[in-house]
Amino acid sequence: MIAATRRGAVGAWWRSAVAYQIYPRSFCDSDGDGIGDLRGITSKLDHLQDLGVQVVWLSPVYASPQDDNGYDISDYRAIAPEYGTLADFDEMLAAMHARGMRLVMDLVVNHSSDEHVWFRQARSSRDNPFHDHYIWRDPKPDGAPPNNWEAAFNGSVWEWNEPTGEYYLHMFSRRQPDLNWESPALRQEVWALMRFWLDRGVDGFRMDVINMISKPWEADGRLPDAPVVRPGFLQPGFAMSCNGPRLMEFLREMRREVLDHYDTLTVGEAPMATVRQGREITDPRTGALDMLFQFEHMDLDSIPGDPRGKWALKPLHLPDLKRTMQRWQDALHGCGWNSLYLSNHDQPRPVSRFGCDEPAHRVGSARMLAIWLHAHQGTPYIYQGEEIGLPNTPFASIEDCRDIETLNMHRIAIGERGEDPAEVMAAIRAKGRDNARTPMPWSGTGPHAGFTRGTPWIDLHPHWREIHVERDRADPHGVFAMYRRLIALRRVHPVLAEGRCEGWALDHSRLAILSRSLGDELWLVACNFGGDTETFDLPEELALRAGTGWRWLAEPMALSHPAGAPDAHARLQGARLAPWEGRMLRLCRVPSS
Ligand code: TEU
Repeated sequence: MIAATRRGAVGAWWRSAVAYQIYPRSFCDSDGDGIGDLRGITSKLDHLQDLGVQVVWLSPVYASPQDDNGYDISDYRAIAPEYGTLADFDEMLAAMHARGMRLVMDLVVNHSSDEHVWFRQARSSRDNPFHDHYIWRDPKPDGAPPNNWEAAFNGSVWEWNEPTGEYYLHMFSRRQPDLNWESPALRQEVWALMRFWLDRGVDGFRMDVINMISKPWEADGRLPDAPVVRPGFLQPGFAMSCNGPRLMEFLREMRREVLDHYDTLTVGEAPMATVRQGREITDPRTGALDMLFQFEHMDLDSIPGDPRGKWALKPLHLPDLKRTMQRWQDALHGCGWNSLYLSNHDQPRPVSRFGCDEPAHRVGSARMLAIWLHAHQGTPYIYQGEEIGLPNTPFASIEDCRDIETLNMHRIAIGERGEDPAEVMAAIRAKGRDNARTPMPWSGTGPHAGFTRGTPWIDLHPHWREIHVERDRADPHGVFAMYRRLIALRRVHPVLAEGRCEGWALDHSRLAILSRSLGDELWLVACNFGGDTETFDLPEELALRAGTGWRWLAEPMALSHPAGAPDAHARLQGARLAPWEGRMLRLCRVPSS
């Protein structure tokens, strides 16, 4: 039994760790079928060891018809044949542990696949023992679905099931029926499959849309309609199903039944989560999970309330991003814990979204973004390809895309809502999930940049001959080198794990200034998110913290643009930052005379 009070307390291993997310389909293919696999991952573990990461988060590799690339699981204890076997898995896990790395698996239990035996049984008869593992409702008197919710991948959240004469709920695709967490028997099934992987040596879980497992049932057993924001159409039901009334009860039961018996890292994916929920869920004394993936910083470049959702693009306003990050830093400091991320397999590439992917600035701005993100308090997650500054893909047409969310949106936006195809494709190039899913370009030579000897399931980024791992790793001032430096600094300097993070000049529309303090340690980070040179000064309040008769001397610890005069890098007054430049400085107190 792992004492709850120790969990998450200062000193917990993951508070100074850095994680790396692998999207297995696109990482490395060992057998030439054009799809990445477990042996491919094992063959690339030296790359991760050199980077210095301590944790690998592996997106789903379980048996699945791949309707949503594995987030639709048909057997929670089996490996999908295209990814390999349980023996390949054990070999990969052993190789990770041998390198001092821990493995976090994806736990997808808000829904299963419609091919899972539970669902195949459940849909056959209302008396089937598995029927209650899922969510069924009778139609309205006119035969219509029980409510007006739209699923995340479009269409109603309700699908008709002829054999039992009722609808079943699916918040994502109709092939991802939601599991009924109100059922104690279903919860016991989940605890058992979690123990299966933890007993196999797995070190934790990333929990898919875990804050959607408790639905907002009304007294009469109905799910309420969503407010009408677009008359005549289905209404966004996503938010309605997040943070339901029994969520904490279910998560605490999971903690009690499973997690408290293992030394794990747990991170819950929690769309629509607020800082209050972040604190409640991650508080080491009363919470249940170690950290969350919240999305408030991921929704700042789409028009709030627009029925097109994330596809309704708007320029990012830097103060919004800084304020959002600082709100989570302030809210969880000392009573919870943040994850830190700018991308994952659902988000566009950060250098294109938050930086500048023009050839002149791609590497520099990717290094700046790494400095900025890793300067915050929390556990950083690096998504595959981020460590070489891989940019978004200029998808020419929908034929280039594979993602169910994108394909459905394209069909409905143009086919039903009559939107301009060029605008829709522009939104897909900016926000489509396939941007994150193009294969990893390991080298500049063929076939297919060393990803596969076969035909990739989705095309590589068109610039793979210029942008690839081999070339970036050979550059001492490349993106890989920056992440390696930041991971090494976090391992050595407790201020980066435990220090208070404060934001300065939050209204500035191009500069981001942060400080980290722990005891006598004070670090300053200054980043330019714009294409023009900017000047910054050490904030007055920080200057005063040196004390009377003392002043701060800056020691550069990480520089996105290392060229130029060293003393210029150490300036604290009237310091000039080149376009997209970032600096991490350690401040040392010296007598002011
Ligand atoms: O994503 C949930 C989620 O929040 C995403 O739907 C996200 O909002 C959207 O993709 C942004 O475009 C999780 C998994 O990460 C995702 O890959 C799955 O498709 C989804 O759950 C269903 O399992």
